[in-house]
Amino acid sequence: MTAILNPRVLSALLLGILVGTLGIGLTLGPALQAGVAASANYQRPFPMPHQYWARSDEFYVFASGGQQGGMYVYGVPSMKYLSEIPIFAEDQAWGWTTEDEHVRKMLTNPWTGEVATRGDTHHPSASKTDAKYDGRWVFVNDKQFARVARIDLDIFRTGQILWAPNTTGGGHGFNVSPDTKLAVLNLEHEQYPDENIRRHLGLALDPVKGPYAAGINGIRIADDGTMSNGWQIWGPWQFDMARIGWGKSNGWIVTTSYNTERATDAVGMFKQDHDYLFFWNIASIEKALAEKKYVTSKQAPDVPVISWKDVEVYVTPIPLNPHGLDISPTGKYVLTSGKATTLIVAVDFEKVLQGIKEQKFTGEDFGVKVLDPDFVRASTMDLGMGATHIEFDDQGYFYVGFFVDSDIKKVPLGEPYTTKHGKTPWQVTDVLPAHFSVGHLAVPGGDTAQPYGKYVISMNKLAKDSFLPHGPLVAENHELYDIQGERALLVDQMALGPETHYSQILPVSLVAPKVQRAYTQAKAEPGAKPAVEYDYAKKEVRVTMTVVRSFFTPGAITVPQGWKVKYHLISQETALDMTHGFAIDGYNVSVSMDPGEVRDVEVVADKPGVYWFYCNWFCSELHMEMRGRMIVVPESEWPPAQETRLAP
Ligand code: CUK
Ligand code: CUA
Ligand code: CA
Repeated sequence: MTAILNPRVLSALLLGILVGTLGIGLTLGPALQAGVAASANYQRPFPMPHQYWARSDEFYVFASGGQQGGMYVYGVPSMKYLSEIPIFAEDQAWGWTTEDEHVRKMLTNPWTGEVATRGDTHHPSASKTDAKYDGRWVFVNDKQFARVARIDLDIFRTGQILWAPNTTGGGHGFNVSPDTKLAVLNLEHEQYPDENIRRHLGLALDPVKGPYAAGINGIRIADDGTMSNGWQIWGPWQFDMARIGWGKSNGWIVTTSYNTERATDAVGMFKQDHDYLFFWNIASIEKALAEKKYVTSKQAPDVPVISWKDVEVYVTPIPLNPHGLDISPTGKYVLTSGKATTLIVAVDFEKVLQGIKEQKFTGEDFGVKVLDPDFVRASTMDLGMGATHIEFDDQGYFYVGFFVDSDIKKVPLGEPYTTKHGKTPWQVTDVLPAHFSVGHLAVPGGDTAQPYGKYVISMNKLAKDSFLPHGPLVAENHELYDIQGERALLVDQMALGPETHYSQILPVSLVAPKVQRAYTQAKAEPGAKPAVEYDYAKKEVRVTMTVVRSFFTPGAITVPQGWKVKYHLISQETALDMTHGFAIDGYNVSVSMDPGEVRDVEVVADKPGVYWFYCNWFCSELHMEMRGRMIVVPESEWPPAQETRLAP
């Protein structure tokens, strides 16, 4: 194995990664200044005509928000921030709070009933048809609770959240198939699973000392976008990144594992000089299901759990803890990068298939055949320090980000792309300086069979002193490079909240025509009338309230103390951009209602007195007058005569 190790694998680098103290130069690269100065394409008219930005942007960026728990949306090339899509974490400004019954349901663990309002979004993956973006949905995972969400692109809102069973969390690598029928979510964090699963795997696991086991979740996606838990495969290792192949790699799932050591601490996870890239045959998974080679757990009796021994799977060694995992546009090359090595490996999928057929194996690990790295690799490149992720353009190049070198390298791919670029493949042709420390990078369509090219966005982990000082917690820096010429130009930078991992960049033409300007929910209840209903058996008041400039109707309700109040709020607005809010003084309630939106809000009226509810979105000259009262009467003083009665 040492033959594939590079002498530049420095123990200092390894230490730097483990301790996280690598120093980074703080000077602004000359290329940055030159890039900005030379960007004649980016001169903007002044004064700006109406709709200038709406008409000039070519792409939408959907950037995961990491510990922000949702996604950011902005336009390219303007780098104008447009929206946040709240998903796994509550966000009152963007209308995602758990007093809304629909939001709370989505955030409730279906097995334990716990509501989880924290999250860590990592890998957005857009819906595709024939391995090309189709603009229907963007899916994204939550690492912390191992959940997956579907974002509906007509309203830029979360339509469904699916929880993965049999795990405490740690669902990291995530990818949607080229036909949007399957998604995979990898368990990065090892588990001590349910006893049925343990027995089925037959591995020696220890709940305290380890080792543990982990797996891959297969999520089925119906034609209307509804996700369901289809299957799990468990094995002795954790799984990190995931891609579902197309073209030359069609029918296969590829994943990486960086802890094939099965260690429980960082030092142990770097003990071997290599880890694995896995190839899973999808047809063999369906065969195992058909032959009923699975067990189920107590928690999820409807989700089949398959052993890695019962499916067709192969591995090939990848140096020192792979991080990036990306597939070239024809599906031919699988590129991976090790975190503590300068090497980037390009595996040729045609060689993988040939190697399987011709049995080019060097051994076995836990019964899994190990494909000869010398046979399946198209290239092993020595490109720089701290490689992160990889993306592809439309000209036959790949771009790879470096955390430690703080740049992106542009490299031509091998056959069949050489006719496109005419370069010697696998050698750096351009270096794009970043400010600072690249995580993921993204090209429009750069993870599909149809990259649009034109731009690279570098999602940097550090901004350092790029922007005005704003305290010890520093914004992220998204950098836009124009890649249409021979040399890339850095043309813009944007400060953005923490912390983008990956992005999907979709053409405006696929998304904008479908975007709704009002919800259809209110229209679905055309006859809805304001009403107040007292339910003495349930100790519940049910209020149907219409909301339109500048009134809440009914404008006052009386409720007995301690009762539950259920507000069914219907915005009857149809005007673009006319959002109202519903906040109650002294109660932990704040929801927004966009035009046509319906909200179901529950409050326990546990404090007596007069509480004003009011609109907290400035909506008209009568905005401040847009308020009403919830009058909470101690139950001992409650005669039914106090009931709110509305004129018929
Ligand atoms: S991981 Cu964050 S930069 Cu979740 Cu794709 Cu590499
Ligand atoms: Cu409605 Cu302010
Ligand atoms: Ca390792």
